[in-house]
Amino acid sequence: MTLIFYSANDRWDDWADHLRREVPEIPLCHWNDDGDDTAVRFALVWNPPPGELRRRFPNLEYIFSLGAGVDALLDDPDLPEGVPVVRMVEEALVIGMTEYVALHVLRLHRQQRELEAQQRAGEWRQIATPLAPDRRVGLMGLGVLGRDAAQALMALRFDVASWTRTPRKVPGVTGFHGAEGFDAFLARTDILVTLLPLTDATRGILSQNVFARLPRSAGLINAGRGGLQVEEDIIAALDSGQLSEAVLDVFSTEPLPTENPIWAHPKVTLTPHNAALTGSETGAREVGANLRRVLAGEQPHNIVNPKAGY
Ligand code: NDP
Ligand code: OXD
Repeated sequence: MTLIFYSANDRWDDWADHLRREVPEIPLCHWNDDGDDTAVRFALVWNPPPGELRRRFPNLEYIFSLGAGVDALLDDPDLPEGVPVVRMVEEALVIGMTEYVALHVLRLHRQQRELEAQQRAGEWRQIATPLAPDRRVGLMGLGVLGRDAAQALMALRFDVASWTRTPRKVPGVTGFHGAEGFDAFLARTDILVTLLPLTDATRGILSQNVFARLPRSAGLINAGRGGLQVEEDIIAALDSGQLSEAVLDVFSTEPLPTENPIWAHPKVTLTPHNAALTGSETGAREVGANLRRVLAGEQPHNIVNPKAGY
């Protein structure tokens, strides 16, 4: 009964230390170590080489994702059939994402980019911005991350709405859902924050068609996935003034190629997919709790619904 670990981003030694503390009874192995692949029952991975989980580990029981988003895993046509995928839900991701959303909503709200340009130009000019209760923030996605971000935005007194796949009720948040709620949600959104998973239903959703339904000069923050956005449409909407600014943490191709015009666009704030990073200690705590559930004959929490894709 072994757990195998694979990630090009996360530190194996950190994870191994924390996991050993959490589940000393489960032997750990790095993907590149020599070992008995037939003993592997659990995989803890981020972007493993496609096809390899199925090819190497015939007795795999659960695939634990090191990230909250599982689109890359589910995109693997050779993912082992019938092996449940468990997504990452843990405190560091939640806290990090809420910090990111609050930071950038406030920057857009207070027109900080313009003030910084004025500083560079040596220009002293007050910009009067509305107060938070008069700024309508729309969250696409009100899941684990969206709900926490919504609480922080409400504490700052923003007027917060959400758009989800199924009806969701969070006190203080005006909820919209599905195709029938989309127009009304967009029409009342000054700052659009995307915390959606990438699925067949959400791919390319941040397009001209959506930007045109936002109030003119709306701001956009996408910390969900790059595949949600049509980059040419974002550039066109920024250039036409339909969008005032875009804050983009995620891209279809990562790292974003140096020749991509988004790098140098004057109305774009670009961050390198670091809105929220899984913590090894907090993450291992959650994975450990899930592994203990499995060892006790229970189901782990946060199993992905393969039909919905998240
Ligand atoms: P959850 O699964 O908890 O929440 C997903 C939310 O999206 C739910 O509210 C869900 O609706 C909604 N949703 C899904 N599909 C649709 C659809 N077709 N139409 C409308 N709403 C939809 O995910 P998390 O909050 O944990 O994470 C969200 C995403 O954030 C991840 O999938 C990942 O891509 C991204 N992420 C990015 C990071 C970064 O650093 N940039 C870090 C971590 C995550 P419903 O409530 O009805 O189910
Ligand atoms: C995640 C991510 O999904 O890092 O956790 O994007």
